[in-house]
Amino acid sequence: MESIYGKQGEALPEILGAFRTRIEEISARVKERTGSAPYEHLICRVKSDESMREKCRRKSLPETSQSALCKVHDAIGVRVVCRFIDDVYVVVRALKALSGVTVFEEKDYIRDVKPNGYRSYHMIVSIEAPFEDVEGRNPGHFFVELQLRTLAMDSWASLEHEMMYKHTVKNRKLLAAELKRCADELASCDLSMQTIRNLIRETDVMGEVMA
Ligand code: 0O2
Repeated sequence: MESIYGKQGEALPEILGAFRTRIEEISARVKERTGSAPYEHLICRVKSDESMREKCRRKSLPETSQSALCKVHDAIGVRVVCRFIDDVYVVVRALKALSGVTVFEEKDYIRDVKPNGYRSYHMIVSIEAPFEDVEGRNPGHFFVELQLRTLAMDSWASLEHEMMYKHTVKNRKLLAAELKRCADELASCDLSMQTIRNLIRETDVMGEVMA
């Protein structure tokens, strides 16, 4: 069976690789300025043909490259896992400032927490790349879904994804309440960790001033 991504299928990993490099450059610049990298790790993937076809069917879209690359926006996905909440926003600002990157959609589930406790900063961006896109433009425009979250948010989301997200479970109400409690406890730890780091940084600055 032909790839749902059609002619663009081969370009997607290259576009992702080049974008990853640009994110790594952001990290290097922030590290040079502040002494620490703004994220712990990156996860980058091109959605498999099978998952994209399943998503198109779920959204009642025809299984075409037009659907996969224009109507669905996560053919290319990047997850940025940060240590501290502030770092999520540092990376968001730096990503928005990149040339050839336009924000198409933005959802701050850290500020507007989902009712189940899910926290993450989501952005769909359109990036310009030296490949023909499905509309025939070259340089083309390709969507990338970005999810930015802390280590704590990420561990909760991956466990919740495995156990609950789009799954049928018994005692759903009770389990959902327990998971929500865990999410809120982890969010409280994130805030404490951020406060501790701010205190350490302030102490360091004071030390430099007094020295
Ligand atoms: P999967 O199986 O991870 O690929 P859409 O436009 O259909 O992508 P939506 O709901 O408008 O989806 O966008 P949103 O809310 O930005 O969610 C996009 C992705 O965020 C989801 O992809 C999940 O990976 C993740 N996500 C959103 N809500 C939750 C949640 O409550 N729990 C967990 N664990 N992850 C979540 P998909 O394609 O829906 O699913």
